[in-house]
Amino acid sequence: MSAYIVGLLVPLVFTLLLKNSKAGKRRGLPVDVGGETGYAIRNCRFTSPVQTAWEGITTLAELFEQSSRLYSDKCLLGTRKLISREIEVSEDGRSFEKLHLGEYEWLTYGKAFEAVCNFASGLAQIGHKRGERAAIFADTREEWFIALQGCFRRNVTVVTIYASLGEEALCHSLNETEVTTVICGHKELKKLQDISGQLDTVKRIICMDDEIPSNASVEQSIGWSINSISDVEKIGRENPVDADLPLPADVAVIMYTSGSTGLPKGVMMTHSNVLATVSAVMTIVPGLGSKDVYLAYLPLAHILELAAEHVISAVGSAIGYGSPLTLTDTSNKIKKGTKGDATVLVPTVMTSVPAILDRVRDGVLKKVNAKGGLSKRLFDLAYARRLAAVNGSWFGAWGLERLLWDLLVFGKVRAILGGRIRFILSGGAPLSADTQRFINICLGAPIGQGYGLTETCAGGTFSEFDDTSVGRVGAPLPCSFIKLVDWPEGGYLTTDSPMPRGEIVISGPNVTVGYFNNEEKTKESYKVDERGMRWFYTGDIGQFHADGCLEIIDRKKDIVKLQHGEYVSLGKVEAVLSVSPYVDNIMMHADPFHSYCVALVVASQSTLEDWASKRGIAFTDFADLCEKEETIKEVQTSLAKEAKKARLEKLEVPAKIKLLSNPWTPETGLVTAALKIKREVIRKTFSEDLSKLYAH
Ligand SMILES: *[C@@H]1O[C@H](CO)[C@@H](O)[C@H](O)[C@H]1NC(C)=O
Ligand SMILES: *[C@@H]1O[C@H](CO)[C@@H](O)[C@H](O)[C@H]1NC(C)=O
Ligand SMILES: *[C@@H]1O[C@H](CO)[C@@H](O)[C@H](O)[C@H]1NC(C)=O
Ligand SMILES: *[C@@H]1O[C@H](CO)[C@@H](O)[C@H](O)[C@H]1NC(C)=O
Ligand SMILES: CC(=O)N[C@H]1CO[C@H](CO)[C@@H](O)[C@@H]1O
Repeated sequence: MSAYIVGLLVPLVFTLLLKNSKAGKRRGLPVDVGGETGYAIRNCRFTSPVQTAWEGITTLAELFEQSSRLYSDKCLLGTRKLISREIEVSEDGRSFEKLHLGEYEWLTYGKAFEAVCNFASGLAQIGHKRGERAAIFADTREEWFIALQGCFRRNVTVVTIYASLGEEALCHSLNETEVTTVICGHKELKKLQDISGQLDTVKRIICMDDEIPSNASVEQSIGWSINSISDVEKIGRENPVDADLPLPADVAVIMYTSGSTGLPKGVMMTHSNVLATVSAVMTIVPGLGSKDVYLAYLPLAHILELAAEHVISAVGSAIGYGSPLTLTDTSNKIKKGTKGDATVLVPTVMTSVPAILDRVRDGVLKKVNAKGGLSKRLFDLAYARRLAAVNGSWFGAWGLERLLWDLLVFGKVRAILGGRIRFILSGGAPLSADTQRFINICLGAPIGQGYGLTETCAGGTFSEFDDTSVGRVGAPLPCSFIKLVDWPEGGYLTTDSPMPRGEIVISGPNVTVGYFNNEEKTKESYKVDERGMRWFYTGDIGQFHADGCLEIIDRKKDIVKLQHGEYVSLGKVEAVLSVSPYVDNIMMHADPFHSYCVALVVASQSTLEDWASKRGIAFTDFADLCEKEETIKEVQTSLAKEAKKARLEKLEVPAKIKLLSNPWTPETGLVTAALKIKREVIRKTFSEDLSKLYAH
């Protein structure tokens, strides 16, 4: 009985605190930055932008050296042991590779630092000269981190390239930056060999896998020297070379972003740029320290992951490497009956992108719906009770009741990610309010949502852990000033009521130097005001809430004028329509030549096939089902329903749609590695389908 009273009291107090923090807490404050008319906000707790969180530390090389001294015996890098690799053949004859992975094997901070120093020495010994650039072209893994830190110790600028980048873009980035050493995996080496004729500046390859393809003619015919990373470390260990440390203003990384249009642009980031972001994020994740374990699986060639791993390694936490295809027990590449990365690592902190969290949510809902009956009712009840609590109601599920629901319902969901997650950092794109709530409730962990761009070194805004609102991206990071600037053409003004709206522009020590070798584009997007502050123009449209938090509401480029002059915001409509259970992915299309919009819809195979079998509709395969008149009608009805719910204008709803049966993955080149759709590429690929949609 008394336990129950305590169980009730604790949450009561908690609710009061929560209400307090929710209602009035100011997180951002207006700041006078002069210059162009606009409405600027800074972080409440810091009057001037944070440059570094550690006294005397000004570069990433110094930061890592400091950590390896402070946490010498703590685990830093963990990789799972490969037990076996098997090929499984499915019923329809396709074969899949399945992995059986074992426990994590760890490298301490001290040992990792040794490997980094050896790599740095080895790099010099195999002929990489001062002033030359190196590229890292590989999936996220332990060796990536070691090679990166090794390059930093030699003041070598690292060019980063998405492992899934296409040939043309790959050639372009290596050519443009005149890279002489490429550090890559076995798989990527094959890609490089295919285009070796076009890579004039590459002289040597460092392969992260020990099994270098035993093709003697490769070295001879192409003229590259190929070493494995362990060879390079060995050479370095036997012939040490003094470090050649960089200055804060030296360029650390040139990051090629998988842009949604044209060739990728290389964003130059200095050591002080990245350090400012890392320092700012540090101040915001609560109690991060040496007890934390971080699951790393997003591309390290993305600033979100790069910054996250620097934060983790700066505070003495451990980084366990995984991959999106081996993340959970049921992931595609995990051999049946064996364990996924999360189950083995049991991480406490993760980063994610909205597309992955959306998938987790859909997966859980699908399972719940499939079970039906009592399970589903129990889940719905638990969810509603927790939602009420999270929403600030005293009568929601707190205390003992919360424990009960955790035990009965949410524990199973949590177990998917190991069961110990206490913080998720989401970035890359705005997370839908629905998904944020869902993950919040099911995992019981807060989601910190960040907003930033490669160009601002991921600096921008960050929603604080005690901010329980959804759909917003938080207040400016301590390293950033955020300003809204009028965009009259799109109808967004800083004088709008109830909230100022406009194009988001970002300033601070975090704003990068510009695009490599692209003065024109740099001038277009980076502007210096009369006070000498540099601002990056994001092209995103936002509004500021009264507490100083930012909400992203639109994107400049995605707004298209229809024939009669009405504007349609493609991104906004896509976000609404993608909630339909039949939609796996969607791209809206509109242009000034027509009075209505159309859409390409990647159909969700399982939901549509379920629907078809319930209706007794016969079909040969999924592609066939997607062609059927009645299927298209059903999906359109569902889209119309979502549109109505979100109160879209009639002309914002696609008048015609084409159902596609093949998913859009980064490998197809139709979406970026962060799973954002690439409009131009999709438009080109499906140009015939689009013109057919307009034809009749
Ligand atoms: C680091 O390398 C860059 C580019 O080669 C060079 O301009 C800079 O002077 C170097 N920094 C130091 C401290 O040597
Ligand atoms: C890279 O440079 C070489 C020689 O300058 C050229 O032949 C090749 O077409 C270039 N490739 C790209 C993608 O620019
Ligand atoms: C070795 O590499 C060369 C050049 O890439 C290629 O032409 C040849 O077919 C390869 N040989 C074998 C046995 O794989
Ligand atoms: C949660 O609270 C918001 C406003 O505080 C309200 O609009 C919403 O309907 C509430 N949701 C539930 C499920 O109670
Ligand atoms: C490249 C860049 O914008 N650097 C700026 C970083 O921030 C400091 C202090 O705010 C400025 O002095 C730099 O010019």
